[in-house]
Amino acid sequence: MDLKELPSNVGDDNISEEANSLISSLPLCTDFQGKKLCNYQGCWYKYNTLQGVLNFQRGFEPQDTDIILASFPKSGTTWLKALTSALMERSKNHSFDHHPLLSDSPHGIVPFLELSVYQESSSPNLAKFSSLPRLFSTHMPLHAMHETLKGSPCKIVYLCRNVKDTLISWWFFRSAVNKIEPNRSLVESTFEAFCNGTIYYGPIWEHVLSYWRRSLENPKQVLFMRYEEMKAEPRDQVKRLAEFLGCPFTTEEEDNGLVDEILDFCSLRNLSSLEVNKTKIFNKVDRSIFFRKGEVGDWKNYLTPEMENKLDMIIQEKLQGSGLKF
Ligand code: PAP
Repeated sequence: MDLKELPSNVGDDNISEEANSLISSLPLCTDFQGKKLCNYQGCWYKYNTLQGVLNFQRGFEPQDTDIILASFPKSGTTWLKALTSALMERSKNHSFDHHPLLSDSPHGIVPFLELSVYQESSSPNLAKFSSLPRLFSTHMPLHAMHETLKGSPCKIVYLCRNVKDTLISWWFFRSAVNKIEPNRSLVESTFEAFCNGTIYYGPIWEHVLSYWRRSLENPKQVLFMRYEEMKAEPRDQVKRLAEFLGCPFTTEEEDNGLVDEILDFCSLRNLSSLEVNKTKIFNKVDRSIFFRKGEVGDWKNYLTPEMENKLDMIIQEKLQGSGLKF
């Protein structure tokens, strides 16, 4: 489990002959850190992630009540998982003294479909998700799930974050995983990879747009949330999330301050202070790498005006006509 918590898929590739043969027919590239990526259905995956995607596409049987939390890496996934878990659990756990988030990390509670559940096995035993609804997460773009979820009314929550902050968060995360200083050379190569799309799960625009478009077509199925809005108006956003999930706050809960309690419990400050989120994971890296600053606009400390302009121009071009703005 520990290894699979890292969306970086560190570790030996363990892929089938069938996947190997598929990979040999796909566009390939080497990312900015020398990791091999392949482009499958328009998205760049590490090879063992592709195996998880294929297993998911072939084997996952959605249930009508399933909830899938989706995001591009480093967009606030951990926060969304904690909030969703706290919202769903509150009917069972009236206090936070014995909350599951005290004994397992948000990534353990809401596992990634392609990075955990379907990477560990092509036919995983989902019996442990006995209580409904089942909560899963993914970094796959929506088009990768299209066929598998076809006709299913399961709900998807997508968390989107400013591309520049995502890039900076990714740079710090990769440095921490590899135990190297987050140096200028790495931020420049991360920037280039974001710009030309050859980044794990990229291009980021295709990723965001896949969910954005569906959220417009079918807002009852896809809730499109923004990290920046969650930071700016957390109460409104968590209530919006609860409503979408089918567990709106009652007046009594609101009067009793439960909205603030949940926000506080799921705050970066609180989650990062929990023992369960301090343990070691793969490569003796501390789980605390999932909790850094959690700020909006941190990119301003690291990207040059030239980098900012170039990204702005690309973002404008890629999102043109979509109605989505950053
Ligand atoms: P993942 O894709 O590897 O799961 P993810 O959780 O999406 O990572 O992103 C981590 C970012 O969310 C970090 O942002 P930063 O590098 O800009 O600081 C992390 O600090 C932030 N984050 C984690 N938990 C919270 C939280 N409870 N509230 C706000 N931001 C959070």
